[in-house]
Amino acid sequence: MDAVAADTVARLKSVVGPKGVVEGDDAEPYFREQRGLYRGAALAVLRPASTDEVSQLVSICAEARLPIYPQGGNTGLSGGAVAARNGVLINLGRMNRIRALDALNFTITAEAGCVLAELQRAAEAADRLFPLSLGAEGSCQIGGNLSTNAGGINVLRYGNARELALGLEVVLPDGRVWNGLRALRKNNTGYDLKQLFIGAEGTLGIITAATLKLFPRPREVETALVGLKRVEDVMELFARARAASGDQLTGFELIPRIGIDNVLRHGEGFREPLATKHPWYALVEISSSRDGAHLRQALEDLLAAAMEAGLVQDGVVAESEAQRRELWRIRAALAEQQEKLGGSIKHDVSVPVSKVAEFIVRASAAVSERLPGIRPYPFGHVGDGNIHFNLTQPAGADRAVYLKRWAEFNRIVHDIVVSLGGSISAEHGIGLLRRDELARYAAPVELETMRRVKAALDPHGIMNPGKVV
Ligand code: FAD
Ligand code: 2HG
Ligand code: ZN
Repeated sequence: MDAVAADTVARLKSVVGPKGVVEGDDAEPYFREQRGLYRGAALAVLRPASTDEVSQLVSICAEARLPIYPQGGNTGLSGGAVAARNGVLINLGRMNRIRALDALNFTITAEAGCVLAELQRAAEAADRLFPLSLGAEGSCQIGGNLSTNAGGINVLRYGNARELALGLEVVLPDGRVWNGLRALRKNNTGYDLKQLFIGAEGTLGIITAATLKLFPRPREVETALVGLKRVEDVMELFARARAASGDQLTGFELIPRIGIDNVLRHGEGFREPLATKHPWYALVEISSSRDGAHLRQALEDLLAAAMEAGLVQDGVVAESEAQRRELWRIRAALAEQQEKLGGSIKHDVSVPVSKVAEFIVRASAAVSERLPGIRPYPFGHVGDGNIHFNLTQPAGADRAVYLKRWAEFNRIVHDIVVSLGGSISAEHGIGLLRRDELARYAAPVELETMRRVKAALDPHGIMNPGKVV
């Protein structure tokens, strides 16, 4: 570190005090990246305790032109929160207060470092629902969720993080604070600035707090796991479920047989979920905030009709909350356990819901033609058209050699996605992992407009440099 940088870092440390500085081995977790694809580093790891401290830190960095790497729970899957040794990592974890909950207005205002599960609990304690839900909810933070525009398992009914945000408080790249914490459903006063920061992955400013929508708490929830022969049948079942239950359909997730086999083999305490094995499974959940909505009958009728039509082969409707949790545990384990099968090349894609089956069939054939024995492991939020089209290495292949072919398989899969009118990142974001892919697939006018927005807000390019654009 040169003398100027050392002086700047000393000033930054004095802003947050000893409680806000992480050093030595304690800094390790902040540099680790979920998938082990990158390794972070930084001149300092700083954990501010207030918006004012964040503002002071950013002002000092702006003056010194020192890069800033914002970080929440560090659960992101695209390398967006990876810091580099030329700058400082600002982690929001200490800013974890719920500032206000207005049950009558169905809103909650929380600081960026509030862990998602804590936010859900605060809503529940007020007999409300905060519906954003994902596998990492025990450690990801609402600031990170908004910065990645996180999706998860309830998007079908409640939308993704963007749709849940009413207002934001943001520290801009020059250190000024924009207080846009409005708790309004209707507000047409010029450009909707908050939208710029949602999904920006920390490249336009640091989100320090948010006002979010709450919903009535569900009183009835019914969940089924069904087995099907073809992925086309899964999507036909989705269409029937949606038409029959309207906006009561809360979740619709795809599970492939390879995922069940993997979870049974490598997970702990799982049992074969249905009497016989099936190539595909759908996890279907409907819910209502009304007691006496007779959802169980509705779900059973839907499945009986689908069985009669030959769409569904077998199924189980959860008899208890414990059984419901068990079904969702299988779904969550799909993601956690996939590395046990060896190297996995990731794709977080979306296509129109009507093209999901075609995508899976075409992309599976294309990658198998390129590498016989490759094991497609497609799962996820197909009710939103979002498929985690991950590709497990052939059994016995060399992991490192296989992973070197990451870009080659991305190209095959993303070309098919784009030909179907889809997106190369449905919910995990661009970060470092997909930056070159974005540059390849985005229209020149789209990229140029993004770069202009970046330059307008962050003219010195200090905010999470090297990410997204
Ligand atoms: P981080 O990983 O710390 O950061 C993510 C990005 O946001 C980075 O670019 C960072 O610079 C920026 N950032 C973080 N906080 C701020 C802030 N306050 N201001 C400005 N920028 C900031 N994602 C889904 O969408 N759906 C899923 O279903 C899902 N399931 C997952 C399951 C598992 C097991 C895991 C490990 C991850 C999963 N994810 C999922 C990915 C991840 O959890 C989400 O992307 C989450 O929103 C990231 O939040 P975070 O607080 O960990 O952010
Ligand atoms: C999920 O839906 C997550 O479980 C993780 O988004 C997906 O591992 C993945 O690719
Ligand atoms: Zn997902």
